[in-house]
Amino acid sequence: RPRVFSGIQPTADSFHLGNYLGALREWVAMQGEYETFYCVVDLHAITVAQDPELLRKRTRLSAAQLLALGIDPDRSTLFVQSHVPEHAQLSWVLECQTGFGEASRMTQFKDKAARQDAEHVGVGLFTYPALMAADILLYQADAVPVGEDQRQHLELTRNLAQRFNSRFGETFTVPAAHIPKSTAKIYDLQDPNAKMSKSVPSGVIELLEDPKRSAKKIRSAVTDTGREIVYDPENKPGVSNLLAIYSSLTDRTVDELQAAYEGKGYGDLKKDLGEVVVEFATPLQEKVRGYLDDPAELDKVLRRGAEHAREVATRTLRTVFDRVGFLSPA
Ligand code: AQP
Repeated sequence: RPRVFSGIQPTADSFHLGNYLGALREWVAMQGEYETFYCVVDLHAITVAQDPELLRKRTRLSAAQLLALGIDPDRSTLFVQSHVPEHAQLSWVLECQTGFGEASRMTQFKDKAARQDAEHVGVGLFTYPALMAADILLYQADAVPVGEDQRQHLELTRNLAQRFNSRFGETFTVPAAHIPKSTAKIYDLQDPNAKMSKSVPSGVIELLEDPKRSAKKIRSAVTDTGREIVYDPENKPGVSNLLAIYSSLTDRTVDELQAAYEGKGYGDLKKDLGEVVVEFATPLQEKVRGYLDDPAELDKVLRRGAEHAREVATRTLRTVFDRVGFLSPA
């Protein structure tokens, strides 16, 4: 079976609808057909300032949400990044293969760095993509399910794999980005030209917020001029975003939705989509609470995942250390 790796940061109390529709839904769907490795990437989470207690809480919250969304620990290897030290070790080797210029071109770094003054931008934020490459390459992943915002990092990962392979001999599988077509980028409800992101809290639907609040946010989403409900991302980004969300949460195609809403107004669409989101989030939150009620069991699942991940990761790292010329400690 082809391998899949992907990760998510425990940097908020709740995942948002962009995380779910852009990536996590694919994580769930790929189980079975692929050998799946899914990771809560806590090392990445400290590239911005963190509160230690909050990070611990959010790491468990992230794992609970993944389980509640349908990640099955019997079919997937679910683990926490810092439990597998090989991630940081391979990251160092890859950093030494990464050009300063190519790392400087990463738009996520530029965007996040621009939001802080230079003194507070850590070097870890700059080397973040090398750590992400290490995450993926350690598991020899064939495919990486991510949202559109991660495409550039994936391209760097592919370049690093190819560079290493040609300098030191075939070592890494060169992974492909697996980006869903219609939900590759979910947009902010208040600004449908910007991606939905936890850094901009107003137009974001959080999976664990009060579902009534989500419905209210959808009712007050910014829509476009005109009245027709048509999917036209170029000219009607607001309505198109709502249609994409609606379609993926219900498995009704955008065409079906357009036909169903012919002659109706934006208000009808928003009200109905609000109900769809409530129906999605309410049972999910119930399940999340169930997992959080038993933290010992949750930790056990994560420990088991880390043990399996480590078996694979140590094999790759051993080869890499040998290829670059490190003396074997044995
Ligand atoms: N708006 C989005 N549409 C589609 N996919 C998205 N992803 C994130 N936002 C969208 C995908 O979610 C996965 C997890 O990403 P992450 O751990 O990098 O999450 P994040 O960066 O913490 O989420 P944000 O909200 O995007 O954070 P900031 O505000 O820090 O930029 C990834 O596969 C990502 O593509």
